[in-house]
Amino acid sequence: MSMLSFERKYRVRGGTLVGGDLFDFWVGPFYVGFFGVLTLFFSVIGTALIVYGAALGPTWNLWQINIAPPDLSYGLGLAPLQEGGLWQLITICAIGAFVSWALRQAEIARKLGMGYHIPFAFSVAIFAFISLVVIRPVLLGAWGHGFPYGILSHLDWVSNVGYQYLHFHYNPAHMIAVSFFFATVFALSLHGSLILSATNPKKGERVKTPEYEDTFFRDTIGYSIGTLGIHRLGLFLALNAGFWSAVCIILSGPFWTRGWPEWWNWWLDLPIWS
Ligand code: UQ2
Repeated sequence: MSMLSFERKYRVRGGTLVGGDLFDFWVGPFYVGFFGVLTLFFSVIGTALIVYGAALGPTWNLWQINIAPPDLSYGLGLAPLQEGGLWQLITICAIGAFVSWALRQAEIARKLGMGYHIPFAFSVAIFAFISLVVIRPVLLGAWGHGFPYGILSHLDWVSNVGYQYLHFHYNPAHMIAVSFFFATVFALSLHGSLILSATNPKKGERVKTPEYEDTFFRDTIGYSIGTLGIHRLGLFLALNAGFWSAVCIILSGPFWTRGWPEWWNWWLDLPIWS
């Protein structure tokens, strides 16, 4: 089933940001739009370049395939295809596809008269990616500071960059980001389990209303954030997790070059100890 009967009612004209009516149509269940075409364009080219890079060798082992950024000596210039140029083109395609996808979300939100919360949230994830492959490399003066595209190779990169700052867990922005990730998981586990428990009553009993959900948490901890509130909280926690991740890696190098444990010397250096 590609379209539920009531969906036709929501397939409204307009709301496009670019191109007017030109791409304002659906293919099966999917809205196309100018940015749908752009997303498809960048995705196909980017994927083809990744496969081409893999075909250049030395391995087809899915875990070991690696498309590396240019050597640091290329600075912020273009590199030959096999020397990191592929990585540069793939990065352009990735960002092109991600941004087009966000703008397609915005067009669909406009059609439906909704807020821009979804494209905004996705933009925070895009920002985290762009911090790693554009903002930090540009601030450090070389595309070679971007991370390599490969399953094991990107893990190696994270480990190496972490050790370059001795102990990355002492990075205060990293601490904040990790805390937000944990809080996001905690909030979603509370919410998911609450919804499933309320909607799966004993045989013969009715599905429980939100008042029961409020009462469960009031009886447990004396507070309920509410059915709209939990989603606002979840969005807040998740966006902050992505945002502080971006901050913690941009700080590392452009704004702090020593080990992160040393950053905490400001505490030992407070005049109150003398
Ligand atoms: C809640 C509520 C929901 C929920 C959840 C809560 C009826 C369906 C999970 C409880 C959440 C609280 C108390 C906030 C916890 C705070 C953090 C930082 C994790 O009250 O309203 O709606 O799903």
